[in-house]
Amino acid sequence: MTNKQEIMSAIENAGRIAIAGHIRPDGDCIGSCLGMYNYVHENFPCSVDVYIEEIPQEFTCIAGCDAVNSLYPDAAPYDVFLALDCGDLERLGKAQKYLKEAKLSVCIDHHKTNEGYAAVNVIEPGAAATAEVLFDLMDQDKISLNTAEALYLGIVHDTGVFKHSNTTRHTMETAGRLLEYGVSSSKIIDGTFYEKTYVQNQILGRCLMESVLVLDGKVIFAAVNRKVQALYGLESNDTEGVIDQLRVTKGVEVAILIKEMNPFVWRVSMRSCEYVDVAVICTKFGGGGHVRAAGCILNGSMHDVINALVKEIELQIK
Ligand SMILES: [Mn+2]
Repeated sequence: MTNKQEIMSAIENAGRIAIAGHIRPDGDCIGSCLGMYNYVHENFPCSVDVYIEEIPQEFTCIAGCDAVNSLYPDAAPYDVFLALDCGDLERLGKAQKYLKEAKLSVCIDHHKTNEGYAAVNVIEPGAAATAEVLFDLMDQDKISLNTAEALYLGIVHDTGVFKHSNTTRHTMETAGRLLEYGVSSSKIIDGTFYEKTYVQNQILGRCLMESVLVLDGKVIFAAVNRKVQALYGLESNDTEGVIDQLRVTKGVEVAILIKEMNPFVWRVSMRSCEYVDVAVICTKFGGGGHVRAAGCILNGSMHDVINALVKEIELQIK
């Protein structure tokens, strides 16, 4: 039996299932978890719990949101625990306990840095989104509009609306097949991706204005310190999209956005365009991700952090 067959038959035969994604959930994490939740809930007799940290407002149009538990209470061991779109155990956050106690733990993911921390792992680095992997696992006759919308959301977000280099023919074909279930692409794309709150637009404008070019214009960076976050009352996902706008600056190969979480502790996001492998850099600093999109956490002043990152980029550009 392949891993895929083993997973699907375990789900069909389980009494209790839990699903969880990574901390600070993004569109693919939420789309994958809710897509799987809807699929299991609608087709199989088992009970299914879904654990995700608080869902950002723009994603609450996706069916299954009401079932999400963000409190992570203690629970009896699950028959099957599914970790979706989560590249390493640490990023599972409070859901780690369910994985450790489950009779069968499963990881379905597409992060190339994923080393396979569950009992059964399906990791497809060639897939643009975990939602794309899930579509292939599912029996297509059992997919509802609710499930299709959630999976479509995942693909839309991890491909930056089908424009990142991770988008393949298979990605597009999967999205095309999801449309056949009745998914409204404008509802999902405008409603969850392009629509911004006033504050989100303000911080985008501010980051662009204050951005700095280094390495002959090949690298652009912006920093959001704690003072600025307080000034605008920023929530954790309010800077989403900023890095993508930085990246499309003409001549830029690498974009860096750093956000101060605590004094001298910065959350780093990196994107590259053509040839710099940002996953290598972020992994070196204890993070991870994809070739063109990765992240890590670094300590020091803003200048320390930028200098450390630029030094690594320089090694790859030479
Ligand atoms: Mn993903």
